[in-house]
Amino acid sequence: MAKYELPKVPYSYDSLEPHIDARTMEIHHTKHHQAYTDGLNNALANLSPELQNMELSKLLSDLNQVPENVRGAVNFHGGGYENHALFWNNMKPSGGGKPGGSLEEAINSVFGNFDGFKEKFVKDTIAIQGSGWGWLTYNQQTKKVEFTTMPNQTSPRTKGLIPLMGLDVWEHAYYLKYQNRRADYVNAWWNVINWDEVDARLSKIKA
Ligand code: MN3
Repeated sequence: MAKYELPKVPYSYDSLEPHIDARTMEIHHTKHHQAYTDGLNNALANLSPELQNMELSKLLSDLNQVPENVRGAVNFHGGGYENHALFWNNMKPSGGGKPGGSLEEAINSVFGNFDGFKEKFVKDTIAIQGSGWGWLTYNQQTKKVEFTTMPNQTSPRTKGLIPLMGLDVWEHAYYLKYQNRRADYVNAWWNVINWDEVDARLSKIKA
């Protein structure tokens, strides 16, 4: 029996227009995210019951516990499964603006101010070579938020970082509307960020 099912997108596919188009959302969710979901279930079928029953976040945090012949598949499909579930919830119709509360303080303490954070995030995410994600994460060692980029679907958890907010810059995330113009997509995305959700994730970790 398949353990994981395709998570729902909590708004309609057309409701992030014009920043992200409905067709891209539909294909991204029903085809790409579905493929990671199926791939994760297939990979889990090769694992021991103990690993099958482990929370995905724990599995991704220590991939050395996964047998070598399945590790790559768990990294790719498990990461893809969780990254996209986060991604849909990191966005909302009529989002954008700036974060408030403890998230704003956490960002300011590391990046100086919101504009400094945004500049770093935008520049380094645009510059990712090939497919990958830009991430705002939380580092439990330093107790600070951290920006990082990750290749392909590899989770920030593999580096000991807890994902708070991610931006998918695989071409499948933007090519229908933006073609080669990744920078336009990355800049437009700030209009649909769900800061309340990101703030809630940080609060939950710190609690
Ligand atoms: Mn994607």
